[in-house]
Amino acid sequence: GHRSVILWFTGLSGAGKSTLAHALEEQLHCMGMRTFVFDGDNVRHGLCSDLGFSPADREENIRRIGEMAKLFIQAGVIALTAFISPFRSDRDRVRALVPEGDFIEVYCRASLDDCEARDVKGLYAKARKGEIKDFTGISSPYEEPDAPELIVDTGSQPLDLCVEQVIRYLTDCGII
Ligand code: GGZ
Repeated sequence: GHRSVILWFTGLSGAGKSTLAHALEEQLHCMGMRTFVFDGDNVRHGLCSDLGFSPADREENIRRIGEMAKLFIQAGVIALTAFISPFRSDRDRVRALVPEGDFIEVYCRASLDDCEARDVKGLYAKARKGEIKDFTGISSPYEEPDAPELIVDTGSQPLDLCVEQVIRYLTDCGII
């Protein structure tokens, strides 16, 4: 068996949050656990399709995702969420929604330089040209976590090591 928790991945666009969440999910499945990954692909196009990237819209985006994740852990599922969630206050509000210890904040740490150099989707280039406004790291802030449960150097560490690091944490805490 396992405890149901929210694994909350936070970090810049292109830091590798979604990639890490999906790789972890695969590993957790192999270990017989029930999981669900929330990311921009399945949330921003549906549940939150009315929201943009202003601070108020991001706050509402994170609030809805937090409430959803809470329902999933009540259903016995490990919820993995991969959103920039740039504001400390928004993340802390989700933390306060669930029982102590059930919110595991995972800071996917990658420098802006690294994310911008890769620029997989070309969004940083557009943001620099002013074609996308309120872009995190360029024209909108990212507030680093003060005391995340985990810091994973997704910018410099290979994916399999990042996965291992999270699995080890969950094992050490007796969650899995
Ligand atoms: C940041 C933006 C923006 C702006 C579109 N700022 O790399 P991606 O493409 O796939 O991930 C980014 C995603 C961020 O959505 P989130 O729901 O994670 O943001 S938040 O938690 O702040 O609500 C990026 C794309 O959407 N994108 N415009 N202005 N990212």
